[in-house]
Amino acid sequence: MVSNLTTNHHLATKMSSTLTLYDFEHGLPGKTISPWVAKARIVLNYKGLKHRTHFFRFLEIEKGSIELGIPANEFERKADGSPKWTIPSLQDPTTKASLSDSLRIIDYLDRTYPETPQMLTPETVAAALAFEAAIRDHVTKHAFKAVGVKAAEAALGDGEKIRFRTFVEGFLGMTLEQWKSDPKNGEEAMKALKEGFDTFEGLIFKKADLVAEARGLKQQGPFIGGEKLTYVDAALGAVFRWMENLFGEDSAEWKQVMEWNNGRWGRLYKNIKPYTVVHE
Ligand SMILES: N[C@@H](CCC(=O)N[C@@H](CS)C(=O)NCC(=O)O)C(=O)O
Repeated sequence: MVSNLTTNHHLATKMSSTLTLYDFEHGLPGKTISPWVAKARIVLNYKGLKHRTHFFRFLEIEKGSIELGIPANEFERKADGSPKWTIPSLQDPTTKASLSDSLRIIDYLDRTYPETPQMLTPETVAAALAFEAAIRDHVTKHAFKAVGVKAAEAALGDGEKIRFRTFVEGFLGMTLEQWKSDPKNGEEAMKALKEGFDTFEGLIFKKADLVAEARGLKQQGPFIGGEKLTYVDAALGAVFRWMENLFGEDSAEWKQVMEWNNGRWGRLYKNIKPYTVVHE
């Protein structure tokens, strides 16, 4: 909770040298929309590692990264098979490390700063990635449709607007104008998102509740795995942050999401949200 921020030792600044987290700038208020960057940022904040965010323009991620000596993402390729530069990336002046990919970054922070709260272990990484895949299949996939038009329209600059439009129209299966002309499209996207959340809750959270109850634990929180925030909280919290930004904090859609599944997402996100703060 926000009121705990000042007393939460995880937020105390532990390191003297400032890490740089690379993001890209979007036209929505708050500038940042990438859930991948948000995941790394939640982890940096929870670990209490001093950092600042540097924003590239979307179309300059590759150029800017190469200039700074940041390597391509080893897990990603462009459609033609050539190397791809992505955000988030990170530079650490203490170790001189430059790296990209949110999983790599989080693993690097765990290993390099072992005195900070640990997000992953070799034993938990496979389960964490399976959880992340479930978010994508049951939540993000549907949310993309519900927020796509806004993401495309709020992109910065003409070149970026074209790039986002092409991407969004690809998964909407129609032009932005066609999508907007029929309110049923938005309504159906919200219905699919709600059903996706129901499936996601049934597959994972309801079963986790049963295990907790069998051990006499009524409440697992404040985080998914209990007292400590781990990779899964950062992954899901980042997707919530992304949706909140795109729907709009005060929108009816976002308020609905926070109330779905008996307020489960609202309660969880309230505990993760303080760690989404952007340090520029
Ligand atoms: N697997 C990567 C995914 C990161 C990613 O897809 N980033 C996007 C922005 S949200 C990107 O940098 N795209 C650059 C491009 O498409 O040229 C991670 O976890 O960091």
